[in-house]
Amino acid sequence: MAAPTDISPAAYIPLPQQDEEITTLRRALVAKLTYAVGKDPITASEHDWFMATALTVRDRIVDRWFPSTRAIYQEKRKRVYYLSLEFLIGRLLADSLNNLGITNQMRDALRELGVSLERLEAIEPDAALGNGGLGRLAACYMESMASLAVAAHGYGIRYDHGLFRQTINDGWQGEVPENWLASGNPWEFERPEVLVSIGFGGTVEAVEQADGQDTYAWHPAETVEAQAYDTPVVGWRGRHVNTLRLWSARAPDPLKLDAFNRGDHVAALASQAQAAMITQVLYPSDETPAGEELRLRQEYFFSSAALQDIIRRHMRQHDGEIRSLAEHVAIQLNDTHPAIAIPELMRLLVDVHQLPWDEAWDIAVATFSYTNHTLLPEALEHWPVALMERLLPRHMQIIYLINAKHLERLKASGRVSDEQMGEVSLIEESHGRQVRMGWLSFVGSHKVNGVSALHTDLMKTTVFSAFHKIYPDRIVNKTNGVTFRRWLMEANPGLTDLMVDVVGPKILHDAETLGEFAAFADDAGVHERFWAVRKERKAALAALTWEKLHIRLDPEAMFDVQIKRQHEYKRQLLNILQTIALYDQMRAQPHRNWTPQVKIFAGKAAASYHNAKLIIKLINDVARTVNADPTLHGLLKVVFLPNYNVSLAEQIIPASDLSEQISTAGMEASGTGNMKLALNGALTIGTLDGANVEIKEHVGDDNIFIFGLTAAEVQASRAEGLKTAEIVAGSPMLQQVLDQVRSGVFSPDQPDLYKPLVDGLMDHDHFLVLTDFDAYCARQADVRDRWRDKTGWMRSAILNTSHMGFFSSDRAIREYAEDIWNVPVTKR
Ligand code: 26V
Repeated sequence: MAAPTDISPAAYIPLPQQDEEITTLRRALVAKLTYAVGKDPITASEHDWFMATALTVRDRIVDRWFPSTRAIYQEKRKRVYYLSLEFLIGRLLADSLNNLGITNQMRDALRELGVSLERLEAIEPDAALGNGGLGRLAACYMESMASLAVAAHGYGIRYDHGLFRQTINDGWQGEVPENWLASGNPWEFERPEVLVSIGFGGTVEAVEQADGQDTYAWHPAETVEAQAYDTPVVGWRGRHVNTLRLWSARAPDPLKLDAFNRGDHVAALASQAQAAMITQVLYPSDETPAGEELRLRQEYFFSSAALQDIIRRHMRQHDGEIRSLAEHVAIQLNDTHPAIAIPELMRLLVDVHQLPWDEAWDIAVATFSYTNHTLLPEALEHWPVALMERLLPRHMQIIYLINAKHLERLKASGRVSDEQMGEVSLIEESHGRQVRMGWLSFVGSHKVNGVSALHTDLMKTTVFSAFHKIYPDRIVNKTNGVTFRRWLMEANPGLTDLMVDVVGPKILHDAETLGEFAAFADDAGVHERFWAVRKERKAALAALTWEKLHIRLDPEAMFDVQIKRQHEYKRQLLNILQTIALYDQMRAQPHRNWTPQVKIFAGKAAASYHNAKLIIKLINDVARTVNADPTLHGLLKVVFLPNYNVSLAEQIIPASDLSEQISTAGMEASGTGNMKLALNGALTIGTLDGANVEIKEHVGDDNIFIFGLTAAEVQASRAEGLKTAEIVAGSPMLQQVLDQVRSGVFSPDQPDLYKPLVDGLMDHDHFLVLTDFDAYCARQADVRDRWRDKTGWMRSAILNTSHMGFFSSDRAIREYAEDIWNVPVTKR
């Protein structure tokens, strides 16, 4: 094997003159610091340097932005619009430098100025405008669309406050507002001139036309202005730059001067406060069924702003011809959150542009497509008809009309019985009349997709089965993907360098070529370097754990990680119960040759999700007990790392040996953390759920640890009714663990604290924790045995990385482009 050379990704861009580039960058940095930040290098703080650096990088992105935009305009290319209430972007400095290919030059330029690039990267706030998987997927897709030169715009909300910061006090989660904009956002351009009016409430007027037909005019009672903020999204090697346009709410008339002059200062500013409320905070969407009016306002606010903007751009570019909209525009609805865009487009086409209804409907269906991200019934959006009538009266009328035509068509087809009509109606009549946003999204889209093969099958057979029968070609699968630029190259430069060394720089450009790394699965030299890279990342995570929690970790131990939102269906509880069982076994047989293991947890629970928060407390209580037990000699450690976010994920993932993907089968639509972990060489222990099924197919049965009931078995076992007492009686280990938790072994100050948790398991065990417990423990034992065979483990780890090419978001975006949007992408 060749000796390691200078192989960091940035070294592969043929830049004319490295020295010249460094000098140019250094001069640009000083100029930015001086004239844009207004600071003298002598007194500049680290944050000042961060701003100067980001602004310098942004200039380079802008240089490529305008040619990209001009080319799309001139070629009249079809555009993709990705509408999402969430974009979980994370930090952008390292990402932008990497994509531009100037990481090393920037590091050197800063060093010459006495500044550390790594420290600047670490102080960038993490833009958390999303909750979890759905929001992060939107961010990965924005990056891939830019890298593949798909002409795309993201549309969303510029929340003043993104997802809360999680604190852990005495094991309990606390929530603190996150103020990511407090010190300014260097990546965005404020567009005070891009304003769109958004109406709410009011009345609808029917106006009779000369031909006797009525047209409708909506007179909103209230208007709010949407102001645009644009963030350029740079693709790989800066070849293409797209725009993420986020909207912020303003009052059209922020200061009522007459009220102010009367001395009523509160009233004078009230309209601004009221309007601004709409974009103040991100809804923790997996908290409560989103029944709040403010959430509906957010959804309509950004959907309407996006559509008005899209139509304005289309009309300007295509000679004012609204009829050609679907030829030039594809709109992807990221879950049902922007589904109100469907009646909004109908309103704009019919009421404003005066198109006949049927023609408008054909345009709408040809324009929209919808991605479903969860089948959990409690997560499917419904809006009360009464609320819709009050807030969006014209849209409610349009929904009624869409529904009438939809039901009429079904009746005429003779394929749906009268009883079935109620099930497929867009209006749910039994729970106080609600609009079913999933059904609306389905009928208003030409394609509807699931996010893994299993999830798509379940869409067809469960939630959307009636619709699938009527429209058998509409549901398609688009298995999720993640951007390898962020999740491999930036998060794990050591592993990237190693693969570039042995396979060549092509792996940087084409994820599929990762497969060639498999040829080195038995290469002793590669093993040695692979292990060294992992060990270095694990030592870094151990240092972080020491710094944050004062817990010492041994980088030689197996790092077993479960990092994701805290939710009962994801079964962190199963993991911690198994941890207790292992703890018991270790204490019972202290002289056995145990595998040193670290259980790492991280993830936020929704603020009002009581059980999820109680499970976090249990994890922390078990951690305290286990970590303080001297009889274990440090063989088992448990840590809960607070405030999981994109940047923490980037630190944990390359240091992970074992990836926990243990959701109740059928409940995790796809998962994307599973992909990031396997890509970085972690082996998966998991159920046959979501994308785990496809990961298994790609990495091979020998390189993954599968256990537990399948989705079909889960359905059958639920139908049969669980016999929890029998299950527990059949497993002495489980019995012992439950007794310990129930009796307060881990919560001596509050012995009854976990009683409700155990009683809940015994009573219904909706997520089948008890059913899968023994199988999970057995698989964990297999994992420990496999870890002892270092060579075998490494072979499996290398094969995991090698076979993850399919899970690149570039592949996913190519599929969307071909099968759904009908737009060209750059060849590999
Ligand atoms: C929402 C809600 C709302 C009400 C209470 C329960 C509940 C539970 C889950 C959710 C999830 C909302 C959608 C979401 O984030 N889905 C995730 O999307 C990812 C990207 O497709 C996918 O990988 C995850 O499996 C899926 O959970």
